[in-house]
Amino acid sequence: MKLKIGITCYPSVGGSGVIATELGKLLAEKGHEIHFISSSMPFRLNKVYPNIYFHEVEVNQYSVFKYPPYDLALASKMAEVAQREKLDLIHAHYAIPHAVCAFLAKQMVSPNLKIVTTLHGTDITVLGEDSSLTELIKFAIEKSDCVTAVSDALIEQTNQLINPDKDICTVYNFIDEREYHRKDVGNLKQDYGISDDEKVIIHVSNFRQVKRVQDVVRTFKRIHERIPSKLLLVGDGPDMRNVSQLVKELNLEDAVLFLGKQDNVAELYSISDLKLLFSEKESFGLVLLEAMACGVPCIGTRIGGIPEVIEDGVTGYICELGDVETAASKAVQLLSDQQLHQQISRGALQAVNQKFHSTEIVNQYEQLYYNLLQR
Ligand code: GMT
Repeated sequence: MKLKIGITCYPSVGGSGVIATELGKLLAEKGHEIHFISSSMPFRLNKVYPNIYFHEVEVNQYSVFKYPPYDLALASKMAEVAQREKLDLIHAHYAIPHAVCAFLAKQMVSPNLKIVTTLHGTDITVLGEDSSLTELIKFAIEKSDCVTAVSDALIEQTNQLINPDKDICTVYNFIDEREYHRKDVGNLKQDYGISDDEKVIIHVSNFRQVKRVQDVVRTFKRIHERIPSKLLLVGDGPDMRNVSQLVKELNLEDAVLFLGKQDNVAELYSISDLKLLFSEKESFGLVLLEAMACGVPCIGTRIGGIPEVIEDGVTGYICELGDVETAASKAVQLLSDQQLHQQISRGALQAVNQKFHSTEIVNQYEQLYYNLLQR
């Protein structure tokens, strides 16, 4: 049975928007009809798909309102699309505001419209601690027909912080294997001024403070003292000023390349030997999976869902938060032992192709939709 599915996400660059869009694309490839309902075109929706539709939520600025009522406009758009297109379900990525809006739309349309909500982390770890929103997040979860989270750790955290009366199941994130694989990138490494004998270490994030990019720089300093290497910093965000200041203080200006926001990160992973992600909050860490799919071993912190993505000693290494000494010595060991590097790189690829394979994950979502509609 082909389904008609509404998907709502934050369309801007960010893991949750990437997952929502890639899921929509793969479901459409399986013949389902997908309706994206959001404030702008999801950024990964970069070509025409005959059974994917985009419905833009427009918010008018009326002088009587201090704030434009985006959430109400979204709920109203969801109801309009659900009714006209006869949607079977809405898949909301984020409990608030998206699942709340979907609940409102359901009240307007029909109790038969099902709501699937996926928790991505930021909605729980940040907002769950804001007591003014806790009850609303709980409500959004409990009123959804089915709730998934991107890691077991996020479920545990949700239960601790919010304690909803709802079973939540884990559906891991995935990547599009057709995009993320090691590519032949010609002279890209030399074009960046990196010599053949230098190792390339990479960090990709939105440079929010929770990503602890300064720990990446401190770790790199220790690696660089022992191994000829360069650090690629990819992305931009509020912590960038502090990070560049630290790079200066540590005299690393010639060894660190600030590449800003980049679209084709698979090409950058293809010249990389190691990826570092030292976040203090991370429900999954999609960027780890992207690197692993390109055969790049990762070192991450024992935080949130990271240890579910990196199996310590098998597909990468896990370190304690802030322990840059241990992180650096694991990195040096990995970068100076070719056999070990190959072994971990193979382990990472295997995990991407089994535990996190897109076919498997998309099937899990599809099965979950069917179960819901048969109830
Ligand atoms: O990490 C961010 O700053 C972006 C955020 C988002 O909402 O897009 O990412 C969250 O969702 C991703 C997709 O499920 C996860 O891979 C990230 O780990 C998660 N971020 C946090 O938990 C901080």
